[in-house]
Amino acid sequence: MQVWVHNKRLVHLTVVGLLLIGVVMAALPSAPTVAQTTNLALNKTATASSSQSGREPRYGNDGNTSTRWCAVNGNTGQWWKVDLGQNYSVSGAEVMWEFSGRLYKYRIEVSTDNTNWTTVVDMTNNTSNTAQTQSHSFSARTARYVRITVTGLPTRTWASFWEFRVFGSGGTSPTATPTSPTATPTRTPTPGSSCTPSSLAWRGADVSSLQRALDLGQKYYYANGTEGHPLDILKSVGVNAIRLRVWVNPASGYNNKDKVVAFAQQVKSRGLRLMIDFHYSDTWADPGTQTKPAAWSSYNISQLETAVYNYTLDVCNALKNVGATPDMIQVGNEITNGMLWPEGRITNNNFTNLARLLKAGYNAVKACSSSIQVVIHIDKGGDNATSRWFFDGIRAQGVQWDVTGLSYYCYWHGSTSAMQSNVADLRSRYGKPVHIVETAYPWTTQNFDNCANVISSSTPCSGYSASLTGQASNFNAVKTAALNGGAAGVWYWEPTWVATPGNGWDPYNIGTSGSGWENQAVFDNTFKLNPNICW
Ligand SMILES: [Ca+2]
Repeated sequence: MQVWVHNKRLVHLTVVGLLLIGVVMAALPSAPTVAQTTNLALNKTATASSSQSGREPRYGNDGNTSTRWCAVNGNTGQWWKVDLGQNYSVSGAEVMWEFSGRLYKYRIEVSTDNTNWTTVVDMTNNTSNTAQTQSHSFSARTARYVRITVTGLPTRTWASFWEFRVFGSGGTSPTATPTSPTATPTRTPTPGSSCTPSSLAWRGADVSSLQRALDLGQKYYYANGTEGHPLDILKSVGVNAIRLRVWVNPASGYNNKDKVVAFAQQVKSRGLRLMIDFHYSDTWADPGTQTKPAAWSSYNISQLETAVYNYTLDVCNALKNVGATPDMIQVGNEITNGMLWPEGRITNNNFTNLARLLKAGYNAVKACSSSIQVVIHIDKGGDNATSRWFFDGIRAQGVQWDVTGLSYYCYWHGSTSAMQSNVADLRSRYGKPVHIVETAYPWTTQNFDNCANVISSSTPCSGYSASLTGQASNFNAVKTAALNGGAAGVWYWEPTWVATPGNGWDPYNIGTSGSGWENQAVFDNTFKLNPNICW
């Protein structure tokens, strides 16, 4: 046994890069076992010169050969680009075009800074290769960004592929690193947990309170007790997207622009997608409260319109400038009754002022980056009549949006079957992807700090006890109903918000207000992951 361990150590020292890749691959349920076939592009952040609805850039590297990226027209010069999240030694690329038997002409380039590009594959004079899948090897290049530009297309064929893959080695493991010198490639990266993630394209987690927890020294553990970074632990059970709320000037000094920009970089460096949730307040905004930021308190509707535009653009640009451009932005949080009250409140079915604010937010997001999807979010996950009333109301005012977002907590918003039919109806009615952008369920009735928990019943929803298995079962039921309704994503709200002293819910008293949510985190009171939870 000692010899075996010793040999493993030698292997580790001599091919450390391959070992790291092995660990990364072991983190993926269906990952290949040969290092050379590690697809570095898989599920990393992708952007493109243009894309059709439902054929967004992310579908070009989601590992699914039945979903594809497609440009909006047949023009040449369309490009698709992937950010690998960090530098790798890149030595190969492969594209699986939409069609076989057609002559695509293209160029593949790499870059370390997203500005200066080096051509590594030149097929711009292609006259013979009409294979559907075209693989290329080239001299290894250090690269973080890989871009393919389509320079020639057959008639009536648009730039479109099922999958783009990048091969290479090196980099720091974005998923898990060995925690001891004896760690081996066969170590399970999801200790104590077996999870095959759902087929949802967006498997999200809102971890807005996490940054302060980590600053306070909070530790998190895999289900078997191995310590890990909570983002890595969440990734190991299927999370591929992170949502962060932003407040304008919270007294706590957390969840503001600077803090969000800093944490967003950690998110992006792990290859996770990013959603920013604008509350347009200094504190919580929800259907019962939409308080203007103090700095905007005297503004009239025209001034608020300008403020929403400028503030949204400012935060978005700050993220873009550090390489953490969001994939999605929520303009307003649970705005079922409007936002920025009283000016932006919906009264007597009058959506006029709210529409002005939403259009300002939409325009700011698109001015920041046209590839960012704008989410409009209400609660009412299981209430189709109110959902229709709201989205019909803003649509009648000419408001544009890209993703319809709903909160769905079973103890507040009706049955999962009501949610499923609502998702299906909204999807077909407005022709846009639908996401459940918030859901959660308790794993215990216990309280671990001085703040009473928001939900304390032993059976908050019929059929699901407040237990580790009940939490996982309820989450599975929500995901299944959402999928059956045609949803593109489900996001768990605050799965890392354990009872860390000093990380309270109230931004005016973050030090001692406590958490009302620790029994709905997916980590228990010893900060171990629920072994049953899976995205
Ligand atoms: Ca509590």
